[in-house]
Amino acid sequence: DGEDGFMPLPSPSVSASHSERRWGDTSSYTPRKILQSWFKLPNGNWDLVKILSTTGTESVVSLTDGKVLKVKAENLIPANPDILDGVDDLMQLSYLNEPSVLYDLEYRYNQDVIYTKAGPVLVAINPFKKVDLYGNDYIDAYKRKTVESPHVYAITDTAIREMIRDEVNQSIIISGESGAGKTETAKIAMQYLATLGGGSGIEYEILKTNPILEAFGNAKTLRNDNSSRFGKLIEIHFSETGKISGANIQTFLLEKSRVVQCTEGERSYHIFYQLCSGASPALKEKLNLRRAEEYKYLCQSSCFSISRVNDAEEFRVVMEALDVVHISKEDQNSVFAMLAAVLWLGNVSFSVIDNENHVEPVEDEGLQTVAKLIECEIEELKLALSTRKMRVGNDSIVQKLTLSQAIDTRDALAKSIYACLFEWLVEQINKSLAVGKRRTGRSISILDIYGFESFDRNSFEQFCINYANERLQQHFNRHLFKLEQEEYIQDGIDWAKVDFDDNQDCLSLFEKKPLGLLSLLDEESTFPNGTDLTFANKLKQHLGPNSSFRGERGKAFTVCHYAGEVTYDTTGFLEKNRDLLHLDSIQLLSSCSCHLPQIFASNMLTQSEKSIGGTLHKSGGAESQKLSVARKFKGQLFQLMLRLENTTPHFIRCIKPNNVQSPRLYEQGLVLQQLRCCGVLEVVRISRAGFPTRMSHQKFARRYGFLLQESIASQDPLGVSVAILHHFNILPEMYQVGYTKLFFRTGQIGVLEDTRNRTLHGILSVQSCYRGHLA
Ligand code: AOV
Ligand code: MG
Repeated sequence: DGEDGFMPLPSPSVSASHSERRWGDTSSYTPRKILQSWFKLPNGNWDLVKILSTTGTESVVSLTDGKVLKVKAENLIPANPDILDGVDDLMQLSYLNEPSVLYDLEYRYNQDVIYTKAGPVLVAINPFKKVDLYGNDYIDAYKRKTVESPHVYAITDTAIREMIRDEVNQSIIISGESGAGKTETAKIAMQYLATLGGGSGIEYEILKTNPILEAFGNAKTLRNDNSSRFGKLIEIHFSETGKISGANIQTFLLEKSRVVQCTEGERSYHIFYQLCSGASPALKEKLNLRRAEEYKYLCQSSCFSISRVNDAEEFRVVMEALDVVHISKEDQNSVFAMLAAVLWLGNVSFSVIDNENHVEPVEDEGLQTVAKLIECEIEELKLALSTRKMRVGNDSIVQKLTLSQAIDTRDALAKSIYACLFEWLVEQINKSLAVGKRRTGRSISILDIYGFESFDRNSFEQFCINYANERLQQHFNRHLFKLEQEEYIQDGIDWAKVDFDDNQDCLSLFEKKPLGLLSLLDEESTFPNGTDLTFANKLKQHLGPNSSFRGERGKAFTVCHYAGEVTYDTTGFLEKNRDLLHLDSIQLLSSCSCHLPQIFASNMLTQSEKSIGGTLHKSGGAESQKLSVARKFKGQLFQLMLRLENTTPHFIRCIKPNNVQSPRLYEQGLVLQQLRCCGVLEVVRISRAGFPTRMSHQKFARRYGFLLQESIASQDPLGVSVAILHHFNILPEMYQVGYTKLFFRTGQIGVLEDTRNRTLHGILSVQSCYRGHLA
C-alpha cells in the first residue's frame, strides 16, 4: 500500500521531534523540580530566574541576586535545562529564543570558545585578544577530524571536501559590522587552505598578500584600529591533485578620500605612518621624508599611532612581503617615492596672484619635492595645479584656478596617485600569484568586504559601504531562506513558511531606475548646476513614499538598512561620485620620467576612453569623463554576486561583542541587535525544521532499490522510493515526499548509505544491518 506515500506527508511538530530525539539519547535527564526561565530586567539584560510557584497568569520567581519577585507569566521565556549549557550548535537548543541564544553564545565566549554553529552558519564572536584556537596542532586535528567543535578551520575543511566531492567551486562569505572580525577570520581560513600546499611557495605568497593589502588598504577608524577600507575577494585555485595552483585577488572601491581628509581620532592608511617611521636613513634622505606629524594630510587628525602597533616593525614586514610577491626593489622604491609624493602634495600651498582670487602654487620645499619624486618639470607641476586647459571651438584657452579649485585639483591628483598605486600593487600581486600553468577551474573564494558602518556623520563612503552590505545580506537571505523554502514549496511538500526580514525594499531604494538613490545621484552628478543640496531635495521629492527612506532637514536623508538606520549627510556626494581628474593632471603624469606615474596616466586615459558617450568635455571643462563611482561600484557588485551565485556558499557571521574593542566584555544588547539583523534565529529555525538532504525519486530508487528483496522492477521510481522508505522504517517525520524529490532531515540518508555500502561489500545481510542501525 504505497498509496499514501504519494501524498505529501503530514508535517511533524519539528522542534519537538528533534529535541525529543535528543532527550531520548540522553535518557538520564529528568525534568527538574525547579523550572528556570528568562526574565528581562529593567536594564534590558536577561536574568535566569527560578520559578518558585505559578498561579496561572502570575509566577513568583527568584532572581540570581536572591530577590523574590511576582511577575506576569507572559513575561517569562522558557530557559533550557543546564545540560544544554554551551551547546555548540544552536540547533540543539530545546527552546530556541533570543535569551537562550544569547546565553549559549555568552557561555561559550566566557570560556574563549568564540565559534558556534547556527545551523549551516558559523557564528564567530570577536575575542579582542589572542585565543588558543589556532596553529598547526589545531589545523592537523581538523584535518584528521579528531575535533568536531565549530571553527573557521572546520568550515574551510568542508569547503575543500565539497569542492572535490561535487566538483563545484566554493565560497566562504564573511560578513558582520565594522570591527566584528571579518578580516581576521578571512586570514584564518587562508591559513588553513595554505596547509594544502602547492609547491614553489605559492601558499606562502598568498599569505604574504595580507600584510601588503592591509598596509595600503586598512586604516584606524573610530570603529576598528585595523579597518579595511576596500572590499576583497581572493580566489584560490586548485590543481587536480588538490594542491594550490595559484590565486587571484579582486578588490572593490578603495576609500580614497581618506588620503586627503581624515576625521579626528582616525588615521590615514597605515603605510604612510609605517613609511615615515620605518624607512631606513638612506631611503628617508632619498625621499626627503619627515615625521608623520609634518605632513598636512596626516595632521588633520591628532592620532598618529595605534596602541600595541609598531609602525616601523610593520614596515619591515611589508617590505619583506613585497619581496615575496616578487615586486622588484626598483619597483618598491618607486612605490615609496609615490607615497612620499602624495604626502608632499598635501603640503603644497597656494598664494593669490590677482584680485580675481586666482592662485599659484608656492615654490617651496613641498612643490620641489613633489616634482623631484614624480620626476617632472617644476613648471609643469605648477601649471597642472593652478590652471585648466579648455577647448572653445577649435581654440584652446587656459583658465586660471581659484584657491578652492586649486586645492581640489591638488587633492584629486593625490587621491588618484594613491588609488592607482593600490590598483597597480594588486595587479603585480596577481601576476605573481598566477603561477599555475594549467588551471583545473576548481577554486575556493573568500570574500571579506568592509562591514556595515554608522557614525555620527556618514558620508558617501558609508553610503557605498552600506550598499555593498545590503547586497551581501541579500545573497545570504537568498541562500538560507528563499531558495531553500522555494524548493520545498515548488516540490509540494508540507511546509510552514519561516518568515525572515527581506531587504529587497532597501536594495530597490538604491537600485531602482530612474527613481532610486544611485540613479538620482548619477543624474544630479551630470548636471553642471547640481549641488549636494539640489541632490538632497530631489531625493526627498521622489523617494518620500519609500518605506526604507526618510528625508531629513537640510542636506541629509536617512536609510533604513537591514542593520539599522543611518543618516547620511550629502555634503561632498556629487564631487566624490564624479571623481574627476583634470586632463591636465593626467597629462602631467604621462610626461613624467618616473615609470609608475606614466602607467597611472595611461590607465586613466584608457578608462576614460572606455566610458560611455566618450565625450571628454561635455560641461565645458577638459575633464576625464568616466563612469561615476556609484555606477562602477554597482556594476562590480553585480559581477561579484554573479560569481558567487556559481559557487556553493559557506557563511560566517562575525559578531562584535562590544564597541570599545575590549576583551571579556559581552554586551547582550549589542550582540542581540547583530543576531537579529542577520536573522540568526531564523536560520536556526529553518534548518531545524528543514530537510537539507534531497534526492530525486529516480536517483533514490536507483541507488537503494536493490536493497529490497521483493521484485519491484515494474514500479515507477516514486513507488520504489516509497517502498524503500517503508521497508527501512524511516520514521515519517524524518522525510517528506515531494513531486520530484525526497527530502530528508539531517543524517537520515546516512542510515541508508551505510546499509548500501555494507550490502555492496557483502559484510552483513541487509536485514541485520538496518535493524542494527535503527536500534
Ligand atoms: P573587520 O574586518 O570585521 O572590520 P577585523 O577582522 O579587522 O574586523 O577585526 C578587528 C580586530 O578584532 C582585529 O584587529 C583583532 O584585534 C580583533 N580580532 C578579530 N578577530 C579575532 C580573533 N579571531 N582573534 C583575536 N583577535 C581578533 V572592517 O575591516 O572595520 O568591517 O571595514
Ligand atoms: Mg576588515
